[in-house]
Amino acid sequence: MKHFIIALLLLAPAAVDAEEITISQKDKAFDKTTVDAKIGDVLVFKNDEKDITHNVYSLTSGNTFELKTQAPGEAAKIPLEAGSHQAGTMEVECAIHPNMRLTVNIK
Ligand SMILES: [Cu+2]
Repeated sequence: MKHFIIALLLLAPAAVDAEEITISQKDKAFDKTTVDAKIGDVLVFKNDEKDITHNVYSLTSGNTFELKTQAPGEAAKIPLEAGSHQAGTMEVECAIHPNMRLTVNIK
């Protein structure tokens, strides 16, 4: 029992600190231009359009990802995990709408 409680105390801070950050896509734009995040957080990209498809991705070295085709109403999660992501700036774009730009500052 004692070890179990110690284990919980060790695990708790990381679980409490991790945040889900939702970014909405509406009217061919992200709902924010800049997001502050940290390793451990999860980015949630939500297509809130009525009838527009998006394809959100990042080519930033060390922070690449691609959601592929995302239909209206769909949401996709990008966990900012050490190994697939790193501290720094991640430039996010849409392959279908070049004017869509988002900068994620990862601590
Ligand atoms: Cu788009």
